[in-house]
Parts: sequence; C-alpha cells; structure tokens
Amino acid sequence: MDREGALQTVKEHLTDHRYQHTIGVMETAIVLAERYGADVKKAELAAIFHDYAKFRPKDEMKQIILDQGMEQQLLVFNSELWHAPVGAFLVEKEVGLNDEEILDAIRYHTSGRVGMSLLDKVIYLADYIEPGRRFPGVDEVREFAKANLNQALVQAIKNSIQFLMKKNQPVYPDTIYTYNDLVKLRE
Ligand code: DGI
Ligand code: FE
Ligand code: FE
Repeated sequence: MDREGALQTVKEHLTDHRYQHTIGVMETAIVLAERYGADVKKAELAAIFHDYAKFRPKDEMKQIILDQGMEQQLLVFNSELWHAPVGAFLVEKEVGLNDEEILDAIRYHTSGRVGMSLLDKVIYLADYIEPGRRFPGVDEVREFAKANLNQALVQAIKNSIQFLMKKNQPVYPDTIYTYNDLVKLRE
C-alpha cells in the first residue's frame, strides 16, 4: 500500500485534528526510522494507521476486546487504551494490512510492551514528539530523540506515568512494565 492510498483510507476515520496529528506522526516516524535504522516504509504505514480506531464507539471496541480474547484487564482501565489493540485488529480486518511488525507497532503504541521492537519504539516516540504535541517536558524528549532512542523513550513513558498519577488516574500495568524494561536497558 502506498502513502497516498493509506492516507486516504485513514482520513475517513479521523477528525481533521487527528488527521493532522497522524501526518505529524508519519513525518516524525520517517525521520526516526532513518536515524535509528528501522524499516522506513513500515514506520510510515504504522504511523498512518496508528490511531485508526481512535473514534470507534466504546461498545464496538469493548465487544472486539471480548470476542478476540484480548487482555481483559483493558476493560477496567481507561478506555483511551482500547484503540491501540483494537486498531491493530481492525487495520488487518478492514484494510487488509497483515504485516505483524506494523500491526504490533499499532497494538502497543499506547502502553508499550516488554521487549519493544525498534519499530514499536519509533512509533511510540513519534506519537509523543510529533510537532503538534504540547506536553510539559516534550522538548526535552525531542532533544533526547536526536541521539538516544531508549533515553527518549524512558523519558516519554516517565512523563506519561507522572501525568496520569498527578491526575489520580490508574496506570495500566503494561505501561509500568514497559518503563521498568526500558530503564533496565539503560543501566
Ligand atoms: O491516541 P493519542 O492521543 O495520539 O495517544 P495515545 O495512544 O498515547 O493515548 C493517550 C491516552 O491514553 C491518554 O488519554 C492517556 C491514556 N493512557 C496512556 N497510557 C495509559 C493511559 N491511561 C491509563 N489509564 N493508563 C495508562 O497506562
Ligand atoms: Fe493513540
Ligand atoms: Fe496518536
């Protein structure tokens, strides 16, 4: 699938704002893939489709999580987490994209996972630092991303966990496991 076809497909599923975010993630993911030696074409496609399921009704996402035997724990945490695994499923089913590396990068783009692949990392980080993002601390992560992928990633996940804790929100266990796994890599 080429870039134009992919963008056209995803555009119908997103708001204008989310589509602009997607373009930012795509451009950032390509730069990161080139910098760190990931597959640039796969990074482009994973970025384009990473938020494919963002606007699916909650009921539909919940049903997919149940029917497909996905991690049931997802259902007791923030529904914002659901669009990642549900997106991987729907991108395969509806778009026909069946590259497991791309699907994994979509599946784990919100929580990360233990043993993230290079492509998973590129997409997670691109989602966090694309030019439209205005998180506190994002500029520091952008700086780290110029030279050290794992350092940038740890900082991004740390910021996200701190952000959730400040709002007294629960943190999905996989997010913590991802943090621990990446901190270990840096020792
Ligand atoms: O889809 P995006 O907005 O581009 O970014 P994302 O896929 O990283 O989703 C961010 C949302 O998910 C944000 O509202 C916070 C939420 N989130 C991320 N990690 C966790 C989480 N919510 C909970 N409860 N626990 C997490 O670990
Ligand atoms: Fe997302
Ligand atoms: Fe996103």
